[in-house]
Amino acid sequence: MIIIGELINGMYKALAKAIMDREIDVIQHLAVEQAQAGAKALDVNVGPYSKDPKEDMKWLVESIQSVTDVSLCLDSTKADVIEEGLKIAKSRAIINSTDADEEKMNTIFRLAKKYKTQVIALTMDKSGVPNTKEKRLELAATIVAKAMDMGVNTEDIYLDPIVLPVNVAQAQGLEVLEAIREFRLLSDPPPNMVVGLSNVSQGTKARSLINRTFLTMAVANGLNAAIIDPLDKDLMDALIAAELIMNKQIYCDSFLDAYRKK
Ligand code: THG
Repeated sequence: MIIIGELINGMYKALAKAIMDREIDVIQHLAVEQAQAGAKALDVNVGPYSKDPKEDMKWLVESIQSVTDVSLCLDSTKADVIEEGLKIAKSRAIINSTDADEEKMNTIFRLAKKYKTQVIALTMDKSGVPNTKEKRLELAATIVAKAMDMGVNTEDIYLDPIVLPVNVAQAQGLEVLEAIREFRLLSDPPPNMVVGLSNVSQGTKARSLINRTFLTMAVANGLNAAIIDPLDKDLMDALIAAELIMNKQIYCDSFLDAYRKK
């Protein structure tokens, strides 16, 4: 499982403040902790309150890279904000994200080629997030075809079916799980698939329980990457156990420790 740490995101009130007030210790501490907990990449999102997203992105990337060499997953709806991070990224980055809109894919896939990055592609378009697995699959096929057309390696694409909160979009959980199952058939080897896990529990009680239950179900359906809170120990234990059951890790009595040492 490719773990992408979700915690450096201005969506969190405390983080929005840390970005605004340039509290570098807060950012660097979160970067180091997430990397130590097993994150292979860190999501970096300046959040909705940023007054200067390009400048904030630049500061975040510099601050993180001076304490860890983990990859960065540059998260913004704006290509120019992402490019600000790409210009200074030291290791291979992930662009988060494009959607299935033709113009957006042109812009983002060009950036991906210019900076030799990987790309998360959301299975949505101008009309929003689809309600069904069928529409998600159709958009996923459009994305894969466009990537091939533009010479972006499909192994460098992560399809994201878009997880919605279970309290307001309860029927969507199953659609997402079935979409993941079917995305697998789009290419051989199967495409990478990622979710923003914590979306599922936004606004609910028992968030950690809902997160880890959904994650294990998604792993059973073939998910191989996830934007998660790697500091949630119960979540990480559930993930490791799920990969064990899926025969992706070899069993030994100390499998939790063995995985963490890797
Ligand atoms: N797909 C992709 N990227 C994504 C998402 C996705 N990036 C952002 C998001 N979704 C994943 N990251 C988060 C980070 C935080 C929360 C949810 C998803 C979260 N935040 C608290 C909340 O909203 O309740 C903040 C509360 C606070 O202020 O502290 O839940 O789906 N490709």
